Amino acid sequence: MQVLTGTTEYFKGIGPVTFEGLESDNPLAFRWYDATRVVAGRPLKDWLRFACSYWHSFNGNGSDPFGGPTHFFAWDQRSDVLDRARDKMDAAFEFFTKMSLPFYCFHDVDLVDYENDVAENERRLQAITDYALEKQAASGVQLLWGTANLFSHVRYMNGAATNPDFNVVAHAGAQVKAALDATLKLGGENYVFWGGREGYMSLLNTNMKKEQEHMARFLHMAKDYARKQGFKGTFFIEPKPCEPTKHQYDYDAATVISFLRQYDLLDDFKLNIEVNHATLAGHTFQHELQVAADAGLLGSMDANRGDYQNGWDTDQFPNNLNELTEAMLIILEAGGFSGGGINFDAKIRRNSTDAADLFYAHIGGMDAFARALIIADNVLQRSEYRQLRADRYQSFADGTGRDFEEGKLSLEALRDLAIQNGEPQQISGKQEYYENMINRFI
Ligand code: XLS
Ligand code: NI
Ligand code: NI
Repeated sequence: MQVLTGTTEYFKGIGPVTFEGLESDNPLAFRWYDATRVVAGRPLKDWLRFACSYWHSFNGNGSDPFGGPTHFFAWDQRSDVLDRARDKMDAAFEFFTKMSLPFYCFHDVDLVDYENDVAENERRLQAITDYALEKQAASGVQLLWGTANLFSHVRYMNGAATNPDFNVVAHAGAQVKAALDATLKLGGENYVFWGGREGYMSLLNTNMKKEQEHMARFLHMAKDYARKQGFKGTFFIEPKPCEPTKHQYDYDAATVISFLRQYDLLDDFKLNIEVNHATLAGHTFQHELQVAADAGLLGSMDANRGDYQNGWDTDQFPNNLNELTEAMLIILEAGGFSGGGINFDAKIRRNSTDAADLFYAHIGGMDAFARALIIADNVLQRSEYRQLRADRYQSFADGTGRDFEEGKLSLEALRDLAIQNGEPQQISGKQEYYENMINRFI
């Protein structure tokens, strides 16, 4: 990929990052991510479809509830709002191209600052997306998905589409319309809804049924508008159980799937599964992926990791090979994502303040996923994993087990078969054996 710099080079002395293989000890090179290497019939770049999150990498300034910014950006200096936005976009595309990242993702307000004026915000978004169109054309970098930030502005403190005040719902609509227009204009493959404040802080003041009906109505309106404008991509809902609200309506994959079914949205919406959201919901990442895949709704993923000691969304860069291998087993068996990819919804730490840290973070994440995919493919091709799992259900392959699956048996028949067959033999679940198979290929 051709490195694209603007008038200023922001990451001087770094990149382009290339694949150097296992012999390399260059910390600014890939050791596993060889984009063209074919695994399970497809090049790694087609399985993985990596994307950079604009918000964490170019807006997140390291501040936390106990202290202000620690990341000071050379692209965030000029006083004119669009000059500043274009500088930031120059830095972003320099980074994407130095890293060979094929995709990016954004919220409307990541690209350009908004103020309290709907028409002015639309004008700003149009101007900065004109610039993004040029940058995309010059680099070949594509938009994986766009979204609207419906959680930061003060007006959304009681929710956006689920706000009890209709006037706030209207503002959310205005913002989503503009973000959909921007996504469409940039050829975005998908559009994401993460319901950051679509939930409640207390049930005492909340009409949950009404709020959820409003959310469904809003999603239908957004979908109808985008389709009318010619959007062919997929809408993703990103489940998360809490934070910032105490309870979010898009709690986990199973909850979202039943919501989509109840409100007749299954034809247009799929799921964007985030690692740290899965663990906040008390699930493993793998569980959430499997629930989505089993429903045919595995759209995309937000890659990061939490911290076992912390109960919030720490959004660290992924590095856990065992966890990622289990995830890639599910993705390989599902045949890949439907339209989505792997978006690094992850941020470098508050005290990671070297320009190179952003590179190390993404290199580590990309290498970890590439390696996990290769390991998972080895497990599937070279171990007894598939066979063992199939054998475990052998009793349903023919005879009365098969009759059961096909609905040919009654409850009375089960009783008679229980007597006829006698007490079942113990059959081991072999959990440790399965766990060792993964480690065997790491
Ligand atoms: C926050 C979410 C957010 C979405 C996009 O926890 O992960 O970053 O991915 O709005
Ligand atoms: Ni996310
Ligand atoms: Ni998150």
